[in-house]
Amino acid sequence: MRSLLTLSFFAVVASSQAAILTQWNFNSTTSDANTSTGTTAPAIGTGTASVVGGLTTSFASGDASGGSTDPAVGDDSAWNTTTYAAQGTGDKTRGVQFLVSTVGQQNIVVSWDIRHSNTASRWTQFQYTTDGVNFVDFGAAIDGPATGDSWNNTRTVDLSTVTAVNNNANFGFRVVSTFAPGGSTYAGTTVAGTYATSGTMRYDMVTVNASPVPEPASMIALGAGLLALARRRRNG
Ligand SMILES: [Ca+2]
Ligand SMILES: [Ca+2]
Repeated sequence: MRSLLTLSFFAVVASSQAAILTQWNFNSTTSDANTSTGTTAPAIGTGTASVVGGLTTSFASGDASGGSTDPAVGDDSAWNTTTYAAQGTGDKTRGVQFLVSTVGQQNIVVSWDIRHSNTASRWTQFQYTTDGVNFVDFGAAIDGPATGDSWNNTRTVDLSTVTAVNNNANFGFRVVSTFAPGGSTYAGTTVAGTYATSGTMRYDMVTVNASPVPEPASMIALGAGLLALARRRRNG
């Protein structure tokens, strides 16, 4: 009886382990030793990556300037975005968007690596959607790096308290450029950097971590194990 209880207990624990649900590394599916070629298809899992607000994109090195967390060597691309809004306009209207179904999943945690150029917006805002259409802010505006053209790695947003994003086919998130807090203009990334629409934000290792919603079968097994233990104690 103890072994049954132990087994069923570990079945539940194992099913709650967080793992990568979807991840983009933007590297070519088949390495071609060229960082200016890559893909927006996920390297792990399924999902779609797109831009909002008419940004233009290209692939550029994920290794240069300190590098992202991507362990790839020789063909490490990142997703480069530019053509941001004119100064004083379009707050939170331009950025990157990722849609990932979380059906059967919970404890959603999103992370990404980002490299701002000197003239990119210093501030970004994380947003999520539960219907694939309407996005809402989550958390305060995120401050950019103190140094332009350097990687800020593993920025993390924990959505485990937002139950509406669990088990949801229409989950998605955006990172958009936003005005400096309390103001109506974009700040440049560095103190000396003057904001420009040609500033770039480069993304790598965009990752959605999640853990499976415990399956009823394992909960039933746990219940059976506990019942057996209770009987054993009562009989003992
Ligand atoms: Ca490539
Ligand atoms: Ca990469």
